[in-house]
Amino acid sequence: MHMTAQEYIDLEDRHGAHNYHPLPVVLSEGRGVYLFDTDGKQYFDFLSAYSAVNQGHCHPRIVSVMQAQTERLTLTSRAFYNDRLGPYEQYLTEYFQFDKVLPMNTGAEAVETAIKICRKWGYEVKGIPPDQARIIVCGQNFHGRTTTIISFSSDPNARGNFGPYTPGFESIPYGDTDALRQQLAKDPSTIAGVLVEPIQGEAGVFVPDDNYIPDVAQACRDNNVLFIADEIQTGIGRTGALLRICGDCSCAGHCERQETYTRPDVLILGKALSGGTYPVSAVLADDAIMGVIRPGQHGSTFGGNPVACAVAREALEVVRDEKLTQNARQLGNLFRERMQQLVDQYPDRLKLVRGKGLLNALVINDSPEGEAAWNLCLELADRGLLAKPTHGNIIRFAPPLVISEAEIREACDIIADAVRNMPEK
Ligand code: IF1
Repeated sequence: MHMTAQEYIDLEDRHGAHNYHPLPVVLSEGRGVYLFDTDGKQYFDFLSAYSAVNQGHCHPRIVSVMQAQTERLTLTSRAFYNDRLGPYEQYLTEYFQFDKVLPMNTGAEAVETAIKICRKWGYEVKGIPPDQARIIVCGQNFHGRTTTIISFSSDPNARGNFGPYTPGFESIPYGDTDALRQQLAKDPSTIAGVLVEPIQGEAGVFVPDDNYIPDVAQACRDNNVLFIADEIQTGIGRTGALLRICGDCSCAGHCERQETYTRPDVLILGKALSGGTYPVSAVLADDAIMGVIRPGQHGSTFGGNPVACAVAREALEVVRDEKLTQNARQLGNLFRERMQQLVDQYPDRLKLVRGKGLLNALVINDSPEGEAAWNLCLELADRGLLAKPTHGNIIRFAPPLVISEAEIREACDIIADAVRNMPEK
């Protein structure tokens, strides 16, 4: 039975909780940088499921590994060993240069895991008195949706009426090393860690100064505090480096240009670790930190399952084999150049473009409460490009990293055409 797009939308409206406000397109197929709706209309995907689909939709290598694994063995739980987990853990820890990994499923779970490891390290290694451990976070952060994580969100929508909130978090302004140093100086003996996004996505792709992340890491070292990097959105090639904390290098500490690489004490990965197929997340740390977790103290039914392991390993191999990091860096520069020309041409409509690699935002000359970004996204969808506003005046542009130069030029032409047709100010 064929249903219309409106009928699918109505079904979600009637039977699903209203926790999202999607653009009115109903997608049924994806391939590489393209999505197709139920009427067969083709779109450039400039959201990439919030950077989970860096390798492109339905990547043949990832899909084929996933199919083969689902026919062989899907789930054992961690009550037994499986023949995919060990080799995957070896591969992942070598890829990112950490002693150990703790496998989970979603990003929020990995952040929760990092928080638990950090607190336990605080008590058992640093010697913080019982129940006194604090973790420093940043204003405008986004780390997920669990009760504890929203407890330290500054977004009224994310936290309103979900209390009582988990204590033990202190917020400082993002991108401000002096504020961090001051907070650390107050009572460093009870601070266990600092949790940071190397670029803030939800805040509107806010890129801090180049020296911010190295400075945060140094401030943490100086105070015997763990530096925890949430690279769930920025990691795995998205920003033109394997990890954003690599700075302008892309080797995650493998190459001779290590001076730009800031190694966190705890690294959190998710999203594109799955190649957009199946939830996979991970927390990486060295033995001195990960060693605080012993049998029975943390886990997950699905974490480390054979399908997740097979998929994640292939997803990482694809990033390396197809040089997606380098592609993101080059085409990101091209994209921002083209957008800057638009900003210069239409200063009445556009304020600025910012970002790193293929994680970029276009800021529209309108109030954050306005409708301009939403309306422009509707115009873009009409013209065959899907993107999502963050706030009323910011559009995030983050295509799969497999996009080609010709495709990104075509996408820029679509954006230019939509901007040309925006109502004049
Ligand atoms: C949604 C934003 C992006 C994340 C970082 C942890 C998580 C996320 C840095 C949690 C998740 C998402 C989830 C998505 C919207 C989205 C998002 F707009 F909210 F901020 F990507 F920019 N750390 N980000 O960005 O990972 O548990 O979702 O797997 O619909 O809520 P998760």
